[in-house]
Amino acid sequence: MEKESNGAAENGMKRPQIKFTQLFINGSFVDSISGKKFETRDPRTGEVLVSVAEGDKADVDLAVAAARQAFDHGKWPRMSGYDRARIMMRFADLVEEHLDELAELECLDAGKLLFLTKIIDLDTAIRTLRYYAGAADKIHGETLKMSSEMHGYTLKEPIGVVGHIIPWNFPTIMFFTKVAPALAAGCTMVVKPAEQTPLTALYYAYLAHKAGIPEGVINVITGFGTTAGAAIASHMDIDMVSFTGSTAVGRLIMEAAAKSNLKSVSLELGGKSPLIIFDDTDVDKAVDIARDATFFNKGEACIAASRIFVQEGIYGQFVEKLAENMKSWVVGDPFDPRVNQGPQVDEAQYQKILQYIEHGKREGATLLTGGRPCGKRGYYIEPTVFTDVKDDMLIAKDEIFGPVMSVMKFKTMEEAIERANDTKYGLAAGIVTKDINTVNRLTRSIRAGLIWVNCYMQMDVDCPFGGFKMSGHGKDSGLDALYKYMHVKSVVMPIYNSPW
Ligand code: TXE
Repeated sequence: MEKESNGAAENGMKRPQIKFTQLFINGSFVDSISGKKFETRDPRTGEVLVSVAEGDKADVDLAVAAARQAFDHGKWPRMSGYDRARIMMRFADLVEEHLDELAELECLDAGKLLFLTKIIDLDTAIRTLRYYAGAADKIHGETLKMSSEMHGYTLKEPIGVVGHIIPWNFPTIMFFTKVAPALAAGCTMVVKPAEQTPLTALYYAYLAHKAGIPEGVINVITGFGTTAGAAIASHMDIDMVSFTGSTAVGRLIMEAAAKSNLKSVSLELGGKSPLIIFDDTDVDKAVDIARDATFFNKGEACIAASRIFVQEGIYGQFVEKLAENMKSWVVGDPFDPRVNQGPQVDEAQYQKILQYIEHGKREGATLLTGGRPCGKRGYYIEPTVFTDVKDDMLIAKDEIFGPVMSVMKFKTMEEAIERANDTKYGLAAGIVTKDINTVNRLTRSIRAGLIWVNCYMQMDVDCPFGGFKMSGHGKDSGLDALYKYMHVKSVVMPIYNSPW
C-alpha cells in the first residue's frame, strides 16, 4: 500500500466555494428559528469547512407545513405527469451543468474520490432524475372486472408528504434515489441530509427551485438526527418516512412512526455482505473483485463485501495474491486522481473503525495488510485485511463500515450457503464461479436483496435496491421505488344504471 496522503493533501488543498449554508423552506433559504449553527469538517484535515444552519423540531414543523400546503393545495401533485417530467428533466440538466462544482463540494464534505464522484455519484444523480422523469407520465392503475354487476379501476396516487432521512456515505446518490421517484409520483417532501455532509443537498434544493419545482415541494433541513431527524419520524403530518442509515436508528424510526400517525416506513439499513469465491475461478480476477467490493468508497458502503469466503483449494493462493495486489493501493487526498482511498468521513467513524481493527487483532485473526491509521492528519486508515477470520469474531459479525476485509476459508457449497446466511443482515451478496449450477443454487439460497455473479457493486438506476432481514424493507431505485411513494385507490361502480 502506498501512502500519498498528506504531502499531496497539503500542496493541492482544493476548496470549492460553499454557497449555501441555510435551511431551504418553502422556496427560500432561511436561518434556523433558534439561530443555531453546526460545523461541517474537511475529512482530509479535520478542520472546519463552514457552519451550517442547525434545524430542529420548530424548523421541521415549518418545512412540513410548507410541504403539506404544496401537497394539499399546490400544483405539483395535480400537474400532468408530462409537465412534472419536463421540470425534472430541467433539474437534471442543471445538475449536469454544475457537475464539476458539485463533485468537488461532495468530495470536500465526504472525503470521496473526485474522479469517481463525477462518473458515478453525479452521473447516477442525473440519470436517476431522467429515469423517473421518464416514468412520471406512465403511471396508471388497473381495470377490475369484479362481479357481473360491478366493475372498477385502481388509481395510483402520490402518498403525500414524505420525510427523507439520508446518510453521509453517498450524499448525492441518496438524495436523488429518494427525491426523484417521490417527485415523479407527485409527492412533496422534507429532506434531512446527514450532519456530516449537509452541503450538496442545499445546492440541489437551489437547482430544483431554479428548474421550476414549485415552492414547498422540496424542503431541506440540515441538522442532527436526534432533533431534526426524530421530529420528522414522529411528525403527525408526514405520510411516509424513507430512511437510509444504521439498523439501530431504523428501529427508532419505526417506533416513532408507530407511536405517532402510523406513517409508512421504508428502511435501507446496514449489511455484512458475503462474497463467496469458488475454487474453479481465476484467482487474479477474484482478488480484484474482492478488493473493490470491500474498499470502494473507503469501505463506507452498506453493500460492501466485508466477509470474503474463499474455497480451500485456492485459499493460500488468493491470500498471497491479495497481499501483493494491495501494495499498489494508494491512500491519500481524494482530489488526487492517483489515489484509491480517501479519508473516512469523520472522527467518530474513524475511531469506530480503528476500534474494530484492534478487536480483530485481539481476537486472533491474522493481520495480512494495514491495521493502522495513516497520514499526519485527517481521518485516513490503511486498507486492512484480516485472514483466518472465524465466524464468531466481532469483525465477522458487525458492520464496520470502513476499509477492513475479513477473509475466511470454506470447504463445500452447503457450508458456504449456511455461513453466508448466518447474519442478521440480508442486503447484498456476491458469487464468483464458472459453474452455472453453483450460481443457480446460491442465488436461490442466499437471503439478500441483491446478488452479484462474477462482479460486485454493479448498479443501475432501474435495479431495485434494498435488503431482507435487519437490512430493512422497501426498495430504492427501479419502478418499485416509484410505487412505494404511491397509494393504490380502488374505485367501484355498477356496470348498468342502478334502479334506484
Ligand atoms: O448513522 P445514523 P451514523 C451504519 C454504519 C455506520 C453506522 C453509524 O455502520 O458506521 O451506521 O453511522 C439520522 N431519528 N450506516 O451514526 O445515525 C442522521 O442524522 C431520526 C449504514 O451516521 O443511522 C443521518 O441523517 N434520524 C448506512 C441518518 O440518520 C436520525 C449509512 C443516518 O445516521 C436519528 C450510514 C434519529 N434518532 C450509516 N439518529 C447505510 N445503510 O448505507 C440519526 N438520524
